[in-house]
Amino acid sequence: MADCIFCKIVAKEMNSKIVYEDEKIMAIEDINPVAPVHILIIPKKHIASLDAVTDEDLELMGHIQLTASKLAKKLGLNQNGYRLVNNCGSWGGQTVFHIHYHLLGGRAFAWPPG
Ligand code: DGP
Repeated sequence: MADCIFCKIVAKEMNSKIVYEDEKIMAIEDINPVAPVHILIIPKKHIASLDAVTDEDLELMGHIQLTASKLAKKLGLNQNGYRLVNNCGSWGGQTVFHIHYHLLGGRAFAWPPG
């Protein structure tokens, strides 16, 4: 999608710190980290938000979650726990409208979110 920041990152037209990549997804360091580990897991396919996911994306969505778990283990986040977050829509706090999951770790997180 022409004006999508994450499509540009996926196409490597914009720089990012890539921590994982395969044919379907990319994981990058967040430009504005809110935790010692803050990784964004992004599908290469442009999907605007969780609200736009369809049955066709079932395998992709599972792949994102499984990759988050594998990355968390690789980074040792599973020892104390971590958080995987999707912000959907404006009230959900979404600012980039290309679906992504935040993998957050390295500190304890509060609940409920603000
Ligand atoms: P959200 O609010 O859930 O839509 O999160 C968007 C995240 O994307 C936010 O934590 C900051 C991050 N972000 C925005 N632009 C860029 C960028 O150009 N590069 C990287 N690495 N992260 C970005």
